[in-house]
Amino acid sequence: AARPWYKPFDEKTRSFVYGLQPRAIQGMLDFDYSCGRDTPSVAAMIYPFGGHHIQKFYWGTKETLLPVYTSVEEAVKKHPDVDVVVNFASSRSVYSSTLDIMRFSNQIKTTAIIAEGVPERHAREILHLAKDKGVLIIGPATVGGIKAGCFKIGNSGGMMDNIIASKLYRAGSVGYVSKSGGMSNELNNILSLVTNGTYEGIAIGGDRYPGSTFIDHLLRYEADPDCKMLVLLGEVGGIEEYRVIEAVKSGKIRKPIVAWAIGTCAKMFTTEVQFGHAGSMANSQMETADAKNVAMRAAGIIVPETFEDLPDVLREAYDALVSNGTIVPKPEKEPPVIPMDYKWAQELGLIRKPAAFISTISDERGQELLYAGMRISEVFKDEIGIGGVLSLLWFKRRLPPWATKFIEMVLMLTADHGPAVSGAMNTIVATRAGKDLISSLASGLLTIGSRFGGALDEAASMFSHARDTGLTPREFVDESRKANKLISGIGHKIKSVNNPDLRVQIVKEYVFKHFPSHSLLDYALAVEKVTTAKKDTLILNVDGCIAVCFVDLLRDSGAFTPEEADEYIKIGTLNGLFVLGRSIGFIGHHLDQKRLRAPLYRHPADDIFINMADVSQPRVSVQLQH
Ligand code: Q5B
Repeated sequence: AARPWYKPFDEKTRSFVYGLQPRAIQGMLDFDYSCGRDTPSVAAMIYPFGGHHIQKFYWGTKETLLPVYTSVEEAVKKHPDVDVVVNFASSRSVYSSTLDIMRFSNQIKTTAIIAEGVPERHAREILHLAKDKGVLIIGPATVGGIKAGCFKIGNSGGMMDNIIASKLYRAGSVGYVSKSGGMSNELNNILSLVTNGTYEGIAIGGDRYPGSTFIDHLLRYEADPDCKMLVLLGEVGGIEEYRVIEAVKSGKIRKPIVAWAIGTCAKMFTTEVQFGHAGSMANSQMETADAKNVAMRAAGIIVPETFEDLPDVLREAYDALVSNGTIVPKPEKEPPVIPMDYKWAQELGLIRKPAAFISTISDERGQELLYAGMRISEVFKDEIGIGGVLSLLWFKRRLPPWATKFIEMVLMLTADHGPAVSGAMNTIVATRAGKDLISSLASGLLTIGSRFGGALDEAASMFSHARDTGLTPREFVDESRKANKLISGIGHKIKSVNNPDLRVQIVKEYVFKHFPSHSLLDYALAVEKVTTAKKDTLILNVDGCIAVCFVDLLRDSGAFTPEEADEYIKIGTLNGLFVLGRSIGFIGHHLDQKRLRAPLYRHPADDIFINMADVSQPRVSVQLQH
């Protein structure tokens, strides 16, 4: 059944929230739950961007889903029980969205406009259209309002602890109207202490042209038999308080009304004072707070001497209503306990939980991104280069320039080795099959392993183990052969003693010149002498050379303990160098093929020896028995 005109909200009110405001909605739902409502007061959200979807909220200890519609029309059609919209649209879009909402004035009877900075021309147009259509507008520039025990507009009433402390989860007897949301919270608090609490409170907003004014709401409270006492918290500026005075004088308002106009301190300033709200400035003597307080008192409204006396006069007025039987205080009911949000409880230091992840290399939570504790601005100021960044993120320390230069050199000379190597081939074939950059790159990277490009870690461990256990280079080669094991880091498909790999030359030259020691490189070169004597392709290859040099760096740079050096070898750091460097080349091959519009590749069948006979398994012929 439709609610009477003076009751825009009750415990069954359902609303749409226009805009994505999950925090405000959660606040509304927590309030509903504390009131003991059966259904959430928010039926859906309306958000024109991002398409239809659903969002999850808490409903007490459980969870509930709310749909997000892209148009008011659809939302209205789907939820005929909704008659309130809380419009969080920004000042730029609030005008058009409110006009859109008012197209459905046969269903949507109340709209709260939260945005600040709505142009006055737009506010006036909304106001007039709403009057024509019989729609109640609360705002703009307001937190909204609250109907205790029934419905909360957006963020009104503050956080749940405030709402519980002010007993807003159940109806009191006092209806108030104010301009400011902050002062509304103050009133909720005062009323809960000196009366049986708030019945309904509306903050009309601080603009010059609010969609509804003090008198609109006070007349509703006057007509509402459940509201027993009225409070008006006015302020300097405007003449709306005089309309209330008229209503009291003419007998339209008969219920006891307590009022105060804020801003009496304005007289202490030598110039005109503009308080926080757009409308809070006196343009004439009658708009001053003092003049309003005097006029209200003269009309029979209960006006305290100062704002500090407000609680006392409220208590007196309330006690009188209890004494004459107008208000019969009800026994208090305990509100249901609303579970505290995890984040909030954590902020208050009430709970702790072990973290699921530990991370020790970077931190983006503060003002500036940190790499291993170094500010990103310092990274550039100190020009530490990509070698320096890698040493921060991989080794959590700054390495000396000769070491970071070496890292950069490794990345540069492993960046590519032509289109014919396994990884580049895979990348090219994947690209030509129409795959995207990441898939093609991944396809290339997946070929990196013990034979191609991924021999660094094992080379490091084999060479260091051989040297550390005192094997001579020949003993090492012989033992490997006996164990039927290829030496990682030795051998190349095309490079040989007679066709040396210049990349290896460059690395060796640099290391001989700049490293404090190169003992493992020396050992590996001695091993190479043995292997190349057997076959000239069994050179110390690029993987092997980088690997042994990096072991020399880890062990002898002074930047790592021996345990750290061993650990970095064990956990796969060195292959990371090839992976990182070669990614540059693989991406290059992908882009190259794209640029060339290379078509799908199909390998010629005559290049594949196809033999269906399975030579390893003798064919078994099964004789059927009759
Ligand atoms: N023999 C690299 O093989 C290759 C031996 C060995 C003792 C060995 C092979 C190997 C270890 C893994 C390794 C990194 C598969 C290579 C790279 C990056 C790249 C690539 C590019 C780039 C080559 C012939 C004879 C046989 C074998 C013996 C072979 N390797 N003995 N230790 N390590 N190396 N990978 O040429 O008596 O005749 O039976 O697995 O370090 O990937 O550019 O292409 O930048 O992209 O096919 O540089 O050496 O030789 O297998 O026919 O062997 O030498 O036992 O002896 P091949 P095979 P035998 S760098």
